[in-house]
Amino acid sequence: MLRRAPMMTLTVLALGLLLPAAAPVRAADEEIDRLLQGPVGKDWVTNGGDLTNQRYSTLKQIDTGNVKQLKGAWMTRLKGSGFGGKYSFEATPLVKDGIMYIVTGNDDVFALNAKTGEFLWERWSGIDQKLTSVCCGWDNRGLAMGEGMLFLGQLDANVAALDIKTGKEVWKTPIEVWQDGYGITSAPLYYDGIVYSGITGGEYGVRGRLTALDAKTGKILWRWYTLPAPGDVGGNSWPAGTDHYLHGGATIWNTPALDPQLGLVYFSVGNCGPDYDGSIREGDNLFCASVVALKAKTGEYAWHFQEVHHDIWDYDAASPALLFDTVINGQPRKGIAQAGRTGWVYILDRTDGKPLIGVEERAVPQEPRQKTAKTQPYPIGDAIVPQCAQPLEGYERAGCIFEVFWEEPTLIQPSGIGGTNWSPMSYNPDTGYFYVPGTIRTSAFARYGDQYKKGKQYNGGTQAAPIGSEMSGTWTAIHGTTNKIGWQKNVPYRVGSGGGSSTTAGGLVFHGDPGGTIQARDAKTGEMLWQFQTGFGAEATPMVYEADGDEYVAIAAGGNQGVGSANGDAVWAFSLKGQVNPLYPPPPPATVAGPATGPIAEGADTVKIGDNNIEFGYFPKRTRVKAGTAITFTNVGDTPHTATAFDNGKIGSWDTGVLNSGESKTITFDKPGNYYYICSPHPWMYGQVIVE
Ligand SMILES: [Cu+2]
Repeated sequence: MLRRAPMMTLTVLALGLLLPAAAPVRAADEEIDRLLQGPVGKDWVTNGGDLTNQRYSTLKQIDTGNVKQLKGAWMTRLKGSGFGGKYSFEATPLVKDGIMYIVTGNDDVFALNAKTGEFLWERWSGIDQKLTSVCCGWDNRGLAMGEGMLFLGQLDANVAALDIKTGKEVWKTPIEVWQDGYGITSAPLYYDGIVYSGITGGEYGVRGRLTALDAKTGKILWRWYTLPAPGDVGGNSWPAGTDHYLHGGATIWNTPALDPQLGLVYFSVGNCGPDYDGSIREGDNLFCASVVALKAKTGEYAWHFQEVHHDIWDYDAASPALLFDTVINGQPRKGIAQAGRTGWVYILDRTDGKPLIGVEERAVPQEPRQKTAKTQPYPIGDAIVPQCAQPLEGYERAGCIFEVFWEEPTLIQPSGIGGTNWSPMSYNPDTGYFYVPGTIRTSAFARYGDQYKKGKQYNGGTQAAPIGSEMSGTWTAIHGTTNKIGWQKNVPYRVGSGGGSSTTAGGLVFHGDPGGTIQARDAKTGEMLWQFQTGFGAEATPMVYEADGDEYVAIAAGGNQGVGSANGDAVWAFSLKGQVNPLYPPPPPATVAGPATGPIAEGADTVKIGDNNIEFGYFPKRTRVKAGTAITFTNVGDTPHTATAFDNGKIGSWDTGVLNSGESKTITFDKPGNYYYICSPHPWMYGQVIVE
């Protein structure tokens, strides 16, 4: 025994000498890597502020005492880029050394002087305007930077690198082709020579993945599929002998977070496909609706936590995962949190994915035809929105979260778009709160089954808010050590879909509003201290930066498709020295579902879909005709749409089926009555035919 010890030491030493690769390698961009490790100060160099996605700025020139004096420092219109009915504008600007970089819903990138808003350069994407693989509005959530380049994902499923000084393209790498249903809406993450990108297409039967690219060349280093093949980790959570792993969705909507000490990259994963039909995919269906950690260099699986087993409600994990450090029961802990569409914040240990505060597996309602999971995870703590639907006339069935449904429409709350959908939450280490945007909305869910067809919608059912049902939102402070509500404010519009929050050492929370204002709240109490009308739907996440010693708050204002807030192409920056006054309020988004407001076209027997540069709308929205009239529905937009019967309690009793751009279908209305309809893949589009 005693003799062996020196031998082992010698062996270890010898091995050490044989491994020169263990010597530290110089980072490709030391300055950006240092800024990415936070905390955020003068510059904001990645979508989530730094690698944690906390969206917390240490700047405190603007504070709870003087925030009322904030006015516009400048406002710049981005030359009509992304301004139109098919777009959302959700991007967070980046700022470095007094220059702001912003991307619009058309994937066009602009560099602006961060002090004045003047244009420095612009790069128009030239992407195909006839893309049919965009489920939910043309959108780009932001940029990443490093090694003298800006990085962006495009709706046509390419990742591109631009020269940060000129906007000229350095490289472009196709991750997939959009014709197969793929796209990219998330902001990439850059760190230590690698660009990480998610992919969308969860509504088109794609295979989700995280892709790592070499920042210098654009070469794909590795891919990690969110749908495991048979034999892979999680592969047995799908029915044996099937090919769901090739088109079961599980896409990535938002920017990953990264812990350099643990060497792990973290991201949230969206819904399974087909969304509402669980009958053909028995099992838990990993890694749908999960938070996943991989080794950041190699893409090797580290751990996962599934928020919803065998999801049939479109309960994606869509909001970005957020890293934070805390103390629980006297122990310092490394946390990760994600705000789900379920209305809960999931708080986990980021070293192993185990719950930090507690999550209970509880028995839930069963529907054997849907192959529902026996139990679902219930986090200990408070939900940020109500989790039960109110009964409504015309509906026999209404229930709480995880209620089951088959072909008869069933009211369930939260709807599949939240809770918290894409909007990022923020975390303030001074208060210990997450600031979580929430959507209050009920959906009528129904399953109708679907066959997979390459590049086509693959939903297996639908969900739409019942005509006349109320929709609103919440802003909630959730405490990171208890998962309990610190404060909560009800707001008139749904805020979980587009804009999120940012927070500062000045004791403030900044967020936009679909009604057009940017608002500042007291981080401790939630009291609204300031608001300013931007003139457009303010549904992007604000950010904070410093230029020439002055602190600025900036937000993109251009509306959101899912909520119906006013389109635009504006970027605003605010400072204490600002002189620019607010604009007039834009038309407010709906707070009641349905086509109930607006004029009725008398005798109109043609309905155009996607006309007047409003991609997600019917024209006229309401028509009154005599019994026996044949009405022709024509898709004049870019995206495939339907007109599908949505009489409360019934879905699909008549249906145009999918109409591609330019296609028509005529439906004859014989019997007097009131015929509501929706677009099945875009169930926030409503129309009405009144037959006399
Ligand atoms: Cu549609």
